Amino acid sequence: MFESLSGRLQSVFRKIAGYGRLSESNIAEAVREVRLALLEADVNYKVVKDFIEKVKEQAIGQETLRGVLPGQQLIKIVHEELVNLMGVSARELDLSSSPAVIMLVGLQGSGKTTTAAKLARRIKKKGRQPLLVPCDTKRAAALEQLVSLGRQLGEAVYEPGSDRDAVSIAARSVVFAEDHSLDTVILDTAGRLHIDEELMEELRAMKSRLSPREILLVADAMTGQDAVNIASAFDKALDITGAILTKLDGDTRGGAALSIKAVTGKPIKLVGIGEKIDDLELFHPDRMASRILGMGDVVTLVEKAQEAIDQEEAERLEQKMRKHGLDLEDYLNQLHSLRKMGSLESVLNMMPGLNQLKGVSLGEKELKRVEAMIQSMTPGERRNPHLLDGSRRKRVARGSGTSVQEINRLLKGFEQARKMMKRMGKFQKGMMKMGGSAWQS
Ligand SMILES: Nc1nc2c(ncn2[C@@H]2O[C@H](COP(=O)(O)OP(=O)(O)OP(=O)(O)O)[C@@H](O)[C@H]2O)c(=O)[nH]1
Ligand SMILES: [Mg+2]
Repeated sequence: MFESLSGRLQSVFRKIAGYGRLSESNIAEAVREVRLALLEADVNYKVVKDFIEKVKEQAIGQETLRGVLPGQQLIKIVHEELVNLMGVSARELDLSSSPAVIMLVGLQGSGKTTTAAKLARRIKKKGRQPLLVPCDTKRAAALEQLVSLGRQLGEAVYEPGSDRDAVSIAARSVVFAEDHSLDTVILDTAGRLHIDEELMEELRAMKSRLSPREILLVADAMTGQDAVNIASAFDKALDITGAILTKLDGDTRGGAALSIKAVTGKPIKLVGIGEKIDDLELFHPDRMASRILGMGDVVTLVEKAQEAIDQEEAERLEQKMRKHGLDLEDYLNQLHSLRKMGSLESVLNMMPGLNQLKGVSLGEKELKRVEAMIQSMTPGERRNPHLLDGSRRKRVARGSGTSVQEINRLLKGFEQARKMMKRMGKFQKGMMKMGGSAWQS
């Protein structure tokens, strides 16, 4: 899997890892090599261009961490961007309705039927009851293939009888599933050699009739450059919810895996890694990036160094907060570094007070909103949130595309943290006066 890409990148980075200094010219050289390696792996050229831009931007702007060689830090940057490129974190299927309908779409031979069977098996293991539905009415063999796979597995397969209309087969299979207490309907649709308007029309009709929870593009990882066009065509027609990449066990150069998410914005959710029924796995962008890049130990090393710096920063901030009280400016700065680092929880845990901010839940989406709110305040308001009276709050809400209620919630949570910091400060002073040891957090 991805051997040649992996091999090339690793040889670039083995050289760089040892560099004690990175000059602009050797950054440029490394970046050029990475670019070539990606292009050779069939990664879409626009995706490569964006990727390289991001790496460069970070490599040039970043200060070197203590205990880490600059070359190692560059490797970490590339690793991080590879993870981002492929979608950050693993995504399970959404099966939150009953019956949950999963529609598998894709070109001929991409692996839909095989994947349908694998999926049934996987879902069964999670305690659900799948129904396999052959919606490929063009080829008689298609039905037989699914029936025989289903029989081998002991999974239920819907028998369409003489019905030749894919949409009506799909619709009737859902009724069948309801009647037989089957909670997951897996639609195996017909494939074509090329993107075909007639097929798309059929799939669109199926979508609007059944409102599937998941519309998954089954894409052959060996397709190379073309995978991107296929994925965007299916996405435009059907607004897919994700992709399943098959044949990753083969001699794929990796381009599809690295481009689909970037081009469609839709995650790769599962990967097929063999012809056997259990060869279907959740796709983990971080593990995949590590596999491609190797260098696992370097990445860990840099992460550790980063954590140490963050700890120092957290302690410095804590000092400041105790002395002057918390201000929104600090909060915003902290948010920025959180966003850069990706990992919220570890830092929140290190920040006294912040982990207890009630009413401010800090998912990625909320974080963006909080950031927007604080950015819409004037510097004076950030330093002194008391200035924010009703009309100012309205202005901030308008400016940040949020509501006054949300601003209120942010400020309330904030006030709590501030009070807590003050109490901690007093407590500490009291202890010192009494000759006790300094308060330990
Ligand atoms: N090595 C490998 N082979 C796979 C994988 N997934 C599917 N295949 C093989 O790919 C071939 C085509 O698979 P099908 O499931 O029939 O593909 P399809 O998309 O249903 O094809 P049509 O119905 O003709 O459109 C079969 O020989 C499968 O065994 C995989 O993850 N790894
Ligand atoms: Mg098929």
